[in-house]
Amino acid sequence: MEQSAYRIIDANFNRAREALRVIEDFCRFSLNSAEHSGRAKELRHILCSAVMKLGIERLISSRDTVGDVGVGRKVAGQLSRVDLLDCLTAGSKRLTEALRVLSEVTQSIDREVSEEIEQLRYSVYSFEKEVFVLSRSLEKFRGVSLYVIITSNLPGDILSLVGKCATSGADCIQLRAKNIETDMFFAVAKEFVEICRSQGVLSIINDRADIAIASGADGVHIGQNDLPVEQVRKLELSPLIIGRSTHTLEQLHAGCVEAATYVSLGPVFPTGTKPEAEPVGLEYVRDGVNELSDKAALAVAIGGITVENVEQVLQAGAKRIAVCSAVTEAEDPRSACEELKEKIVSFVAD
Ligand code: TZP
Ligand code: MG
Repeated sequence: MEQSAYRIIDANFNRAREALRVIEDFCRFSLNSAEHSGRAKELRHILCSAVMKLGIERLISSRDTVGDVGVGRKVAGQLSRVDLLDCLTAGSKRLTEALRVLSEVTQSIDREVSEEIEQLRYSVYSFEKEVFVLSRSLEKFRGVSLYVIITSNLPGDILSLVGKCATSGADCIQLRAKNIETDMFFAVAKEFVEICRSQGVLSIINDRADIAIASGADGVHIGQNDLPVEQVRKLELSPLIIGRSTHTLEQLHAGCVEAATYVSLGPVFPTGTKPEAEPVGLEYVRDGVNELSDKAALAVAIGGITVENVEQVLQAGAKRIAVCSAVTEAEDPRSACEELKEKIVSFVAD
């Protein structure tokens, strides 16, 4: 009987450890996050040190792969992986299943080990959620190169501009309405989301997570004085793109720890759209992009960017450019979008 218990423990320890490797490699090579791959590694160490307390020699001696009646057995219609995120989900499920078996079977052998494994199982549930939600939001945002912000409180102007930008190269549009009643903001947001969706363009609401969620937008952009990312993540109904404004490396680090999808770096140049904000210059774009090289969050350069100076910003390392007045105050917003998009795409392709 005890030999069978050790056999089950050995098999599930291997299963759990292998699943943790899949998760760790996902965090390392797909999420590109040193922090998350470090945490997956830590989980693997917790698992190993708990199981090792049972004695590695005892465990390995119980193994009998040749005599295992389950080897190579497949179920009809067995699910196969369609992408990397699917591998992460399958790995996480396999891991929690294996941990559940380990915690139950070790109960009669070593209660302390069983409890450590049970704790680990709950840590994995939270970790899986964090990595999944962040990855989904990154997956949507990764392809963005031109991000247009529409700052207006006039519904007619907003919706006409959204239509023009959505069909002229904007990959993502933000609705930024600062002096508008909530009911009106919500009504415009619903139409805004509809237009964006019909054109395959991402929709982001500025400041208001409640309106973003209620209108079904793809995301929300929050400033330093808005709700923390962590709180917005508690409200979301499906993985939201969450952007955070940053003006310093300290704020950028905080945004990454909070699991923002992207951080904006700016204002790069002085801008009439936000006259009170001190420009951070191209140096912050360079430093910010560099800091993000081992982090999941993506960078968006913002502030005073125009068709004339966009190449300097791209040269500083930005791959995603946010503009407001360069498009919304242009005589022809459509051609402003097209020109900006063309410059970004041809720079990135070089
Ligand atoms: N955040 C930092 S700069 C800025 C915001 C919202 C304004 C961007 O507008 P513009 O007109 O492209 O400079
Ligand atoms: Mg704000």
